[in-house]
Amino acid sequence: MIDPAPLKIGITCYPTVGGSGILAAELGAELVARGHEVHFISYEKPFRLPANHPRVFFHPVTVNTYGLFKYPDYTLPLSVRMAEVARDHHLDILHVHYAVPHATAAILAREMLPAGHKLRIVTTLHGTDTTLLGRDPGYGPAIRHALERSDAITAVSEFLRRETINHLGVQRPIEVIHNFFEPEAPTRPRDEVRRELGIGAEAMILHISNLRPVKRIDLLLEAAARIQPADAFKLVIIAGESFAPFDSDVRRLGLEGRVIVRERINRVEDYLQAADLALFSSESESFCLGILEAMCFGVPSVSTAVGGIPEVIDDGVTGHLVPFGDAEALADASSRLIANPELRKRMGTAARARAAQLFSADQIVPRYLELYRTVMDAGGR
Ligand code: GMT
Repeated sequence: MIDPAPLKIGITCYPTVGGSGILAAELGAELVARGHEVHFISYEKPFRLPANHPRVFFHPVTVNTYGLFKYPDYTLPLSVRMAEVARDHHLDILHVHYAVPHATAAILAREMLPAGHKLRIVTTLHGTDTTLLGRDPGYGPAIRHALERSDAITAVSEFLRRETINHLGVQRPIEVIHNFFEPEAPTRPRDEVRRELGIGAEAMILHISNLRPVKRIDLLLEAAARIQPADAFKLVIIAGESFAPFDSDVRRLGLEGRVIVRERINRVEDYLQAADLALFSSESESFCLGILEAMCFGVPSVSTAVGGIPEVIDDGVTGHLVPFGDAEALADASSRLIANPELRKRMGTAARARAAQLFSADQIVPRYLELYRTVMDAGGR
């Protein structure tokens, strides 16, 4: 398992609750476990950063405010820190997650390095860096520039690879490396977690996300209000951000007592193991890590068929896909799964097998390592 030729790898990501930061932190942990040295460079310690490991380092980026600046600038201090860390720790690879502004800062950092230090830059696109910011005329050209000058580009789904080519006209190859998830063991028994949530014989429907507008929580609640029979389920929302903005929707839809919210949970595994099915109503999603997290615990999902989600859910086998915006279809598919524990079990087993076969660390981490070695062998830019 330990790599005989360890690499020194810098990782930059958004440290907050969000799929790209979670993936980057998990990748760092897996690289360290394989004998590599990992340096995280960001404004805060990433959420889920491996703790107290001799080969994991965190280098904070300090942003000062100056009277002349109307808007604080993060890109330049980040690039300076990246260059310092690369130089002082002799980094081989700088792997940036989410292009804006990380890829641009990395390109600038490489320019600051002494001649002869070949730092290879790998940029992983996660979603809205292409689908939202890529379409913004204030960002698109800078993203395209940073991608063209990265040593390698990856995207977390085939959907995102196509979107990046279509919207940004990137000419370089983009390798699809799907996300992975390696769950930790739950800290509490399933029954205890269900008791804490007030769930008895009902089915537990789980939704896990950062509640951003693309997650369409309005649609999720509309669907929950149509699920039949109404007393056969509870919807547990594991929220990365405050749920307060949606409280009035819960009241308006008569869902009080049926929607249970837990905010900013560190050990999601406790709740994942307790679920019977998962529900997602996103309008755009390059992958949807929440679906994979549920799959790892044998939980089938009902979801809108958007973006890269059809690459994650095998429709009719590991879950159900319905057209975006159709609250009735989300509710119908959920109602059918609630009424049929046998079907849930069969789909859950298939979901767990698919997660292990396609989206485990053992499948995915070697792909990144192979890419690092390829760009190093290619000599860098
Ligand atoms: O791109 C974003 O909106 C942010 C990003 C995040 O940090 O949460 O989410 C994206 O990356 C995740 C990890 O690769 C994917 O699972 C999400 O589907 C993706 N979000 C979108 O495409 C909206």
